[in-house]
Amino acid sequence: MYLEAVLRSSAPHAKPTGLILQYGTAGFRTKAEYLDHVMYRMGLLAVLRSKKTKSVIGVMVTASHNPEEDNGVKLVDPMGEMLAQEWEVYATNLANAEEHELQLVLTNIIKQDSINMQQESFVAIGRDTRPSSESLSCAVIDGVTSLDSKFHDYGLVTTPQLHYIICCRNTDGGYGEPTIEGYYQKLSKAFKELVQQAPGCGGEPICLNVDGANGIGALKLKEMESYLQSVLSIQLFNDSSKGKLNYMCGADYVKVQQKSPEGLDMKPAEPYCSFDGDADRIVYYYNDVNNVFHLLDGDKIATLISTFIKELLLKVNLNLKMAVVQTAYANGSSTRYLEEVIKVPVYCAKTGVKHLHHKAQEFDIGVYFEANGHGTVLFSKKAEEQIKQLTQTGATEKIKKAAEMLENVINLINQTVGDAISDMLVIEAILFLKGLTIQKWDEIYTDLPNRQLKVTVADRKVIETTDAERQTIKPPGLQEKIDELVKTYSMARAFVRPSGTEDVVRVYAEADTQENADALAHKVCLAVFSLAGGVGDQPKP
Ligand code: G16
Repeated sequence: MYLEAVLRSSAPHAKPTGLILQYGTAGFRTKAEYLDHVMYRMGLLAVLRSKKTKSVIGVMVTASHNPEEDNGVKLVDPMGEMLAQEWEVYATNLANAEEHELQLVLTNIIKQDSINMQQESFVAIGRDTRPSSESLSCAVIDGVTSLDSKFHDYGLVTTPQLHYIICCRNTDGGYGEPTIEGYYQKLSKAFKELVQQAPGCGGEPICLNVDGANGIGALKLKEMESYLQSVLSIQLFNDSSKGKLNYMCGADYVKVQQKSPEGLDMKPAEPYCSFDGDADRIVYYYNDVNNVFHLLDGDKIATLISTFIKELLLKVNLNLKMAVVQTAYANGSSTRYLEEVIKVPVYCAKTGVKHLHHKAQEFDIGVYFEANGHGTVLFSKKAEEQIKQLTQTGATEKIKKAAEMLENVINLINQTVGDAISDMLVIEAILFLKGLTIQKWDEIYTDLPNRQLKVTVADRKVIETTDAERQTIKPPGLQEKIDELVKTYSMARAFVRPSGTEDVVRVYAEADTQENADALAHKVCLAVFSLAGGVGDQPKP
């Protein structure tokens, strides 16, 4: 019965024959015009997932850091995590089924996962500010309603706000009030309480310049400003009133280009930060007095937060297992600093929040950040309970105060996923409490010069990697060539991997000087171009 309704309403969302898309690093992503059928079908899949888990499931329409013309979809699981990896194959099968195969593919998923179609379901939908997002989210809703499911359209929200709402709804409000208002209240309360513990609190507000990437993060930060008044004063640039989303601005642009975004006139020594297109990433930066640009990326953020938490853990004397999870992109200096100076174990996961998140869940406190600024901190139930107990019965005032700070961090950090707004507030609070300027934070360690480039190849799947993407196993000869090139530079490292969000191969290199990092990255690009089927012009230096 229900399958007939699905097929009927699928007709206006018909799949272009022969179009094949892969579920990538963060869901499906490509040019917006190819995505209508994918959205409809992800609406269907979200209903099945909701029935299976007996929970609210989220669907976020966004292509995050990609250009405005692209779009994409991220599915959110019950506790606010990314869709379980076992279901990614269902997503791919559904997205790629030709119209006449749709019924069979759906039936197979239902059978394979023993889904009870009588079970109630609920899907929460959100979208970013891309021009294509509204109609694509309508396609999601068509998919959801064709299976007769309940839903709520949250409209324009940041990706992490939708993750927060899903977690709140599925914990019956245990994680917070399941509204955007509830999100602002929870975060601003924790931020204010944390900042109030600083000796100098009560004076001038903390000042920060924010590049909103002309996206949803800018809109939501504006909404939140009134909750932070008198404590944090924000100067917002690229606020989406005129410029194009992510164009010459935003966290990805700043991180990859290693320069300031367009649209802001940087004053020496002042702190700046950039969000990405759906506000789940953040990077910081400043110009020194000689107008030299300095970037503080996800690695520096992980270091700042881990140091702060480790110091508090020592004060409260709790024996909790803490670790940091990074990816192959982590700057070698950051890993060394974390392991040798802060003495915290560091693990390397594959690119993609889903991989880092799962690894971080293995610890009492798991700090994870990708170098691109995507990350958060996870606290286990055990850690949260032990900290809470100390806030009530701390042996001394000092212990109680440190436990209260940890509790504020637990409430301030969005534990469901990396969140630019939440991370920004955590960072600002830590800098304020420690009396650190952005320059002092930057001086904690010196990044090894590095360069990230892209190569276009005919089929990026010809590249296969292993060892958390630090080595290639295919095509033959590529790893040997990279090893040979790396040996010719000092303190060098390089790797390549197919992107899961763009149709390119990513190349990363670091070395003792910027010239060497640039030269190595370029030579690795040439190797990829010749051994992995490069298309177009040869990469230029
Ligand atoms: C997404 C993922 C990130 C990943 C990034 C780049 O970010 O959520 O974990 O680092 O893509 O992935 P890739 O190198 O495979 O293209 P976002 O902010 O675009 O959703």
